[in-house]
Amino acid sequence: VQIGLTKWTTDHQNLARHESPEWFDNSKFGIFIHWGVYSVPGWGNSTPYESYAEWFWWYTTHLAGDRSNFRGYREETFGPELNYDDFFPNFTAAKYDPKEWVDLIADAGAKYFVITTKHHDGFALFDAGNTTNRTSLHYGPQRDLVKDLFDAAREHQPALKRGTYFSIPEWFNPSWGPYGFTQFDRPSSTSHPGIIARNPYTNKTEPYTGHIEVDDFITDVMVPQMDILAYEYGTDIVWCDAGASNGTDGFAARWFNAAREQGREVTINSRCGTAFVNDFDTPEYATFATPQRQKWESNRGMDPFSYGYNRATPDEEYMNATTLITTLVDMISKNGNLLLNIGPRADGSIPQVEIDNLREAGEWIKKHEEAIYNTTYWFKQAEVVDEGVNIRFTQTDDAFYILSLIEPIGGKLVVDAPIPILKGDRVGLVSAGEEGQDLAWSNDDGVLIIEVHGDMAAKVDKCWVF
Ligand code: FUL
Repeated sequence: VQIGLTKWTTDHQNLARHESPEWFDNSKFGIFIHWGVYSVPGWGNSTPYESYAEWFWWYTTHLAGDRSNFRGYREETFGPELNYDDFFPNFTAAKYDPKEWVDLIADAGAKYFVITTKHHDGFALFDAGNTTNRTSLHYGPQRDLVKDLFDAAREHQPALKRGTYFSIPEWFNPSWGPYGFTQFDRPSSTSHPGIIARNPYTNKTEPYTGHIEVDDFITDVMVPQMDILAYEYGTDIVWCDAGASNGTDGFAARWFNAAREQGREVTINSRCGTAFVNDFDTPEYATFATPQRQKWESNRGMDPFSYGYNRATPDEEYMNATTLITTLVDMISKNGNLLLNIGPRADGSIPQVEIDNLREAGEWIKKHEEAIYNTTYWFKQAEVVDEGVNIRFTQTDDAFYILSLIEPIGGKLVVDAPIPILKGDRVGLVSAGEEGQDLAWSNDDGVLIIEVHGDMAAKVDKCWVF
């Protein structure tokens, strides 16, 4: 895709030319997985205001006050003595079946996944070599969780693309201190000398189990770990988080060159802390209202307010199949992908409500896949919304898709937009079988009217695709 370049370098103009590959755009839908030691407490007091369950320990050690009762819950449930690292043995992965995970991801209609290889708590789910012993190979399950998932994904037919979420900071790593807190240095946080977690009840410093002393966090821990994920695990997507200025431009240039030599196309997100390393933007629990020229990927949980497993959320509050489809369709009509998160429990089981809703959505996606994958957005218009009308568009080289997010009523679908359809073109309802394939239509004065009788429309659900 990047024509004329001989080599990727850290020159910013050079790096800025890297783009997300076609397979990434064509995939549209990925599954995000937040899994780690934080899945043991697995609790966020489902409120829209700062309740990510994977931040549990941060909330209890670094926020003034007791926002959303995180501290209260910690003391009540675990008592005052317990430190975060005491959870390690309970992160068992006893029911972890990577093949089941991969089957679920594929059944959901997702083409790739991104797993938390290391979150802000610094606990790695992969073999981090001699950079740290704070990993799932040394503690908890004593297993390489990332490798097992990657292997299962490669074996799956067709293979799924594999991505690695990687937190640039380790909040409580004593060696991270000199780099400061960057965006996490919030006005609401108490002081953070050396950024060490302090048990709020005993006022004792919490241990940082598995820590190996290093001279420099970036050159001795961060970059080597990114290299491991890139070259030993062969990740397709480096999904950085919370980066501040650091060595990621050097990493990216080397990785792009190596991948090109292997004939692979890889991609990196916008959160690595170097402005020119940015293949795609990553709005969080958010979206773009209009099509963007640069590819983007929105991420959010099926849980309304959390990525990590959250036992406080009732089943009915999880994103259901219809909302999932509506969200996905809306995003792809604007050049976005959806990276939708699931939060497995500490034993590796996935909440049934997530499984059920994903599989139900996947059935719909498979029936309508021609309008989803390998499509592009319509540059002229993303949506038409009016009373009783809620429409999005996608297109391929030989078809144009109208996706109605509500059931067309009154026997017709009315689209007030300059749809590129000409005399002789065929109009059909994608999933309606024979009778839905040649519908009567007119397209006069920029208004397209498609005849679709009620019985036919009633057989479809979630989204009506023409
Ligand atoms: C944020 C993190 O702080 C959240 O915990 C989550 O991982 C989200 C995807 O990115 O920056």
